[in-house]
Amino acid sequence: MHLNAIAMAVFLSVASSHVAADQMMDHSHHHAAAPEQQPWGIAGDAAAVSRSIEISMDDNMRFSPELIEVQQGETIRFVLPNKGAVQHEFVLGEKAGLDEYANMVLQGMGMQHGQTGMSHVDPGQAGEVLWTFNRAGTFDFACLIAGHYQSGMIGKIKVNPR
Ligand SMILES: [Cu+2]
Repeated sequence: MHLNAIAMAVFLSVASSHVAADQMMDHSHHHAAAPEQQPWGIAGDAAAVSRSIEISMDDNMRFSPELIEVQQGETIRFVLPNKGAVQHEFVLGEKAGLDEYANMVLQGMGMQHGQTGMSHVDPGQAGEVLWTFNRAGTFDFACLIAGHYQSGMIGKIKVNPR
């Protein structure tokens, strides 16, 4: 009985140190920014790009084109020239989430830059986003700079099922 209890205690301490090690490894994976599946797809790999789509942005608060269609499974290289005189951005997402972000930006809370599926572009420059549309549906892209989203700087992506 006594021996079993010691064995159990040793087993538990070994087991818990394993858990700690796994959590640490998992943690470091997160820092390496492993692509995260989103309802609208996942960050794309340059080697998997099937075609490029150019979407320009301008100071009329419009994307051109405003509607694009892709096939489920395609990896798209979005080329994003900013033809305006102010900064614009391209953020992939879904209406509800973009609404929420746009409100946070208006309230001065900003949003996380450097996340996947978005590009913040200076005037005269061109941004780039690589994205794999592995889920069918209709999704959105938007410029979330304060006032731009509210002026209608929004577009749609239709992902046709395979
Ligand atoms: Cu904009």
